[in-house]
Amino acid sequence: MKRNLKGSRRVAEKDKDRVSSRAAKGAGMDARVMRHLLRQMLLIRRFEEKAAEMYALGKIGGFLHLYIGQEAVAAGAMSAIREDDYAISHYREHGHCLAKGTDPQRIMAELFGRHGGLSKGKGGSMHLFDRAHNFLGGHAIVGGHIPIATGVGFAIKYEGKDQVVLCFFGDGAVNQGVLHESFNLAMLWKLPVIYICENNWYAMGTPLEKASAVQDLYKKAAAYEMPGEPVDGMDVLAVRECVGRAVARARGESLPTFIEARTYRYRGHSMRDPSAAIYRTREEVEEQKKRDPIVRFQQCLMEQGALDEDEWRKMDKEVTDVVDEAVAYADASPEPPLGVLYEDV
Ligand SMILES: Cc1ncc(C[n+]2csc(CCOP(=O)(O)OP(=O)(O)O)c2C)c(N)n1
Ligand SMILES: [Mg+2]
Repeated sequence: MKRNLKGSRRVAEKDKDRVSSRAAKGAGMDARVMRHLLRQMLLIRRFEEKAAEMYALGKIGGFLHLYIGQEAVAAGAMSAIREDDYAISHYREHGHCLAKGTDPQRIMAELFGRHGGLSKGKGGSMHLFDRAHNFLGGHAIVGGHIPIATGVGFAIKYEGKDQVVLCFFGDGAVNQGVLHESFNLAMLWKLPVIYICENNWYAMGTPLEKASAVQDLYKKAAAYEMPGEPVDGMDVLAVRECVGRAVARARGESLPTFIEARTYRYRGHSMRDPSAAIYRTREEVEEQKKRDPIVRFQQCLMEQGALDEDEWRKMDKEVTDVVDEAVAYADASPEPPLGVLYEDV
């Protein structure tokens, strides 16, 4: 059944003003940070567009879940943590891995299933893992990594360290039992874990309103007396600020937070679901694209004088070159040799 997003989820004209005023504030603070955030989002977007192209050419096999539309969440959240903090994600994780600082070449090679990939070509799109950058995967079971994040939070506290964990998952994971078990323990033991639900309103083809008795997902934190906040996940500065508050709480008070980042995916659930029109209307998708996190932020930075046309073109060219080099690296990387088939398992 086709449907439309209602009420607060619709495009609000005032959204742009909100981004604009944040950008103004931000630009006054540090234009370099603003340009960094824009570049991160653009890198994720161009990387994903190229991955879709490579999938169509048959260079990438298996599953491929694109993050296009949701870039502000990964870019904003990662900008609020330190390099030695941890991040863990579900299977729509290319953006998180890129934003955590992983080399795009190693990620593309993994998507290609090549030996030079992050998981030596044996994991593929859903199993990116980068120990050097404290990126703990890439997990295919919906909600399966939420207790792992909670355990990492426990380990940090047990060892007396001051790192935090960012745990990303979708709206489809919120009613999984493990999320509730994790929330209970994280609050009981006061663990430095920031749970970030990227609410893109659909779990495959199932709309949130058909799957969840509670529509304001952040409110679920209240059952555990855990701090919970909604945030506009199409506004990179809003995400950065919201995650920043949670990080301060985690490091300073050793408390978890549940953030509901309201966002939207433009593409199908995976490359095998190109027919978005089955469970949502094309009009809905087009309407949501008007809130595009990259376009709006870029325009706002230009209005604020933090970016000019030349810099924007240069940034896009640089990022496109990085992605092209990633493809060249992946293409040149060999298939995993047969002898390593049973290694690392
Ligand atoms: C436990 C479990 N049940 C079902 C699936 C099949 N499945 C894969 S993705 C998905 C939808 C999850 O949607 P959501 O959590 O909203 O994340 P999104 O894809 O929107 O990013 C489902 C049901 C699975 N991988 N794991
Ligand atoms: Mg979803």
